[in-house]
Amino acid sequence: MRPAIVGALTTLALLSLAACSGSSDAPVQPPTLPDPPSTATPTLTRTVVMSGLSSPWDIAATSDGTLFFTERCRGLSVRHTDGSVTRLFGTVGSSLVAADLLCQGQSGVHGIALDPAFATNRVAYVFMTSTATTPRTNRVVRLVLGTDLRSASSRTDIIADIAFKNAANAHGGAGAHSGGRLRFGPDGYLYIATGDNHNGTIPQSPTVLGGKVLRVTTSGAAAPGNNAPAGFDARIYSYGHRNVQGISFRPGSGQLFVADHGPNHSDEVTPLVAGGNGGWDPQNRTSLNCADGYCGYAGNASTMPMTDLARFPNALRPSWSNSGASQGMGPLVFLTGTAWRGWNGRLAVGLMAGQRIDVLTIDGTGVATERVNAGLPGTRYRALTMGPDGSLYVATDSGEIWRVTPGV
Ligand SMILES: [Ca+2]
Repeated sequence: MRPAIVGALTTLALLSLAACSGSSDAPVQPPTLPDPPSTATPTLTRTVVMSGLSSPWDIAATSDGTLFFTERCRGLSVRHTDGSVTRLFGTVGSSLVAADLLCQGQSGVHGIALDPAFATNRVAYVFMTSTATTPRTNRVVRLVLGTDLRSASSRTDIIADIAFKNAANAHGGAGAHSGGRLRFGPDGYLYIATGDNHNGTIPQSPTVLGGKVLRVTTSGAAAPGNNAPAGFDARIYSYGHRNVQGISFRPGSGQLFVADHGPNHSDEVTPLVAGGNGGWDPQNRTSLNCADGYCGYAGNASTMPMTDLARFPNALRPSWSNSGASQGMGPLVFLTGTAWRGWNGRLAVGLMAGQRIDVLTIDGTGVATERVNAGLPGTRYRALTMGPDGSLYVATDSGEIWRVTPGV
């Protein structure tokens, strides 16, 4: 604030001087203006916080440096500030065992989100695959943690009917394309990413909770304002997605941007609006001769597009289509804080097969205008989240969690 105030006062003083001096020929110095926003690239310091983890999938950090993390086939754990680790929820050995937890194919324990009032209520939410029903489903589970964060209890399954791929088909084994990222929005509602299960009809289905982004209360009820079309499940915020892996809210506008993991020709980053259709519809394309009714790996970007504007002229337009290659788009997060210098407000996108983090500049209309490689080591990037300390936390498929801190 200080430079801006000084600049404003200087400007006022010069205007006053000019007014008093009338037609004087005395040169007037240009006003001192505040420094423009930094365009410099930050210098990144990378610290390996944890290693040897089993398929870490998501991370949540609190202001004192406590780190919550999920491992796909184990459950939810916490790394305390003293470096010790407690297994909170999941397989045997956890404080609270989930006997119904299923780890199969790509699925298992995925996203973690902390309640907006976590500092006082210690409530956490986890996305997991469950055998509790037939057919099996993906669920969002609410947990209450002990005051010392060394126990979990009071499990409540706030959503129990997210679609799960129960059997193998021509496109791969059970458990594929479950989505699974969880994040609270600035509106206080919980957003849940789901996937298409290698099923042709699910993404455009008005009732099946797959290939969707859901928006719900902390009890799992439909949030007001979802604007789902008539006949749709009221928990649906957007539909027509393939396998949403990343969720982040743009600073300022609060608009939700998602990363949708594509087939062999493209991935997409897309800004969403309530009731929007992402335009993914892998069904009924007879010319492609789709096995098991799923065209999601058939054709190309023209015949089986990630956003089909021929079928859905009003579909949500992507910010960026990573066209021409299958690079396994996963997590994304907006970088926030002045320490990020010229990257403050830009969108970091993790690629798994691509083994990099790209940093996108997004213009006022939501379109990506520049993409640069963040310059971090090549690895499969599974989770990205901003910590309250302004650092970026990263989980990799190689079993590590990093803290990436920006500086000059
Ligand atoms: Ca799309």
